[in-house]
Amino acid sequence: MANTTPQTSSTTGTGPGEQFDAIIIGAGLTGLYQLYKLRQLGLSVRVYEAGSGVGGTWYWNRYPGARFDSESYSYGYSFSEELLQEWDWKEHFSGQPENERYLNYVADKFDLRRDIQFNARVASALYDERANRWQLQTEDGHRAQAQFLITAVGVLSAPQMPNVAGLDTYTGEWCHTGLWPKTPLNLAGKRVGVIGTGASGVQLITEIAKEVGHLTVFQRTPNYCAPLHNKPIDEETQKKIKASYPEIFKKCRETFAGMIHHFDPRSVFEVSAEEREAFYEQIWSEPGFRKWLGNFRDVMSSKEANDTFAEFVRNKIRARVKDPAVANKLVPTNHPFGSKRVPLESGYYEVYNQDNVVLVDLKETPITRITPKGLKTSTTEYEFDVLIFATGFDAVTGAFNRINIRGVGGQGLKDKWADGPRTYLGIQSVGFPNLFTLVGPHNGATFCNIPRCSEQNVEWVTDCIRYMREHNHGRIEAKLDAEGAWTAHVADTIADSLLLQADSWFMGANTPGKKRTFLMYAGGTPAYRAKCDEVAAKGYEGFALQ
Ligand code: N01
Repeated sequence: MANTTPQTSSTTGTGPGEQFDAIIIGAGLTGLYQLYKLRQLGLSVRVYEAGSGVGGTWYWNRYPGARFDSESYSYGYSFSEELLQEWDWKEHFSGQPENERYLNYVADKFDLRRDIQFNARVASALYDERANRWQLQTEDGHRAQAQFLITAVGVLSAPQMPNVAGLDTYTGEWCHTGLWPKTPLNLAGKRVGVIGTGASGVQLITEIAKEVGHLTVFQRTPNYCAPLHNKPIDEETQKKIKASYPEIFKKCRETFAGMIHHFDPRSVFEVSAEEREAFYEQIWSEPGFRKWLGNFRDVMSSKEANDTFAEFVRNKIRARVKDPAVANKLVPTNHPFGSKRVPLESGYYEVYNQDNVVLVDLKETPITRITPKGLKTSTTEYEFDVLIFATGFDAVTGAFNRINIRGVGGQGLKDKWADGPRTYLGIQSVGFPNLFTLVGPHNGATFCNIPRCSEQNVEWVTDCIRYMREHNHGRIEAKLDAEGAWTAHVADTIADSLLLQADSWFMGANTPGKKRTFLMYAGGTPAYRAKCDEVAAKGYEGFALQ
């Protein structure tokens, strides 16, 4: 087994720095588990984490209202029975503070912190061909080397600001939902503007509308928001949950998106109009993503089928908003239901019935600039004490692009992926040996209840490294034909899907200048898992091992 003690030379300046078997970028949910597993394998490991604490998404997105939209008990790690039994989720859809506490609890329980370097944002990762090692440098000049580089950088971790002039002139407070300060902003009684009405904006707006003095919401595209139906977990339910973890995780392994929800095998048109309406009412009244991932099987593939549910949701929105003109602005019409991520809400539409809330439709009156006191649209000037950007992320590839990753021959990963990612299993890309991209582009874990699928990713990579060590292989790299076939297969998984019809982050379409291409994997969790298992069983078919 490997020497688990890192060898140290100069860690800054021009020397190679500390030596490890593996370096992991990111101490979120995925990176923590990868550290745990590689330690078990006897590897020396260092995690570099840009934040000052563990948690990734649940560290950075601490905006008011942030919470799971997966059932809490389907979200936690499944690898430790002891952890499962000793952790009590307090709510069916747990909020950010508890989620961050959970990940800290895990880090402490498994003594993970001693191998994590915090406040260390990786600036570059360069592959040294002769030595077959990755050379890392953090933004503050710290250097280290490892045989394996494993990215656990998250799907939604590169926050994106709108390209509007004048932010540097704004004198009030401002922040992005994905970079929310640890010391909470005091919004009580203040004039607040929020730009963006995706899942983050919807959660935030609902929460802060309870305390701000005046709220102006700038909406570009209305969404199909659906009720979350969150509630506390009582003692009896807690016991039931703890007794049924094996079934819960088994179910998650069998469903399309790693959640507890299965699509209904029927077509929208196999049932009568009355039955359909009753079914829609039923799923609408149930918690979580049932309305999306437990809907009729053709709701996500047939526009005609989708229209029936889209109209049902539109009517629900109209019924909740008192002013018909405002309701009209909130009703989505330019994309099918579920073709963008469905925001789950708890009183969102009622916010627009408050006297102190105004909705501005940016399609009618676009923002022209940020001003010292607020912002200007084509018709009106607004003044704010606080301006909040809920404008989303350069998704999936954004966090990779922000690191200078260079493989064989100095090729940049960003350059290679400029016309869209090319990967094998979403876990490797040709020209970047020994680099594993957990929950990366084209990976089954991206379009999934992430912990369920990131556990699969981590276990697969761990098994692969174990295999390499057992067979005396020092280098693994995807083969070109395997990469081509996988990349084509990823496109096939979405060929019949309505996901193609929206300008979403799934398609990279929310980032100006980014190639419009599907960034995830829509073949479903079971198919992805089966393919990964098959590749491993065939001695890592499609990879060149040396
Ligand atoms: O980001 P988004 P998000 N001018 O990209 C608008 C996950 N998540 O942070 O739709 C004006 O969805 C943009 O408008 P448009 C979840 O997977 C999970 O809200 O592009 N507006 C949109 O309204 C989610 O999908 C949870 O026309 C601009 C908004 O900003 C993902 O994170 C909670 C603009 C961005 O919406 C991202 O959600 C929250 C501009 N220049 C999030 N640029 C959970 O519950 C963008 N917008 C676990």
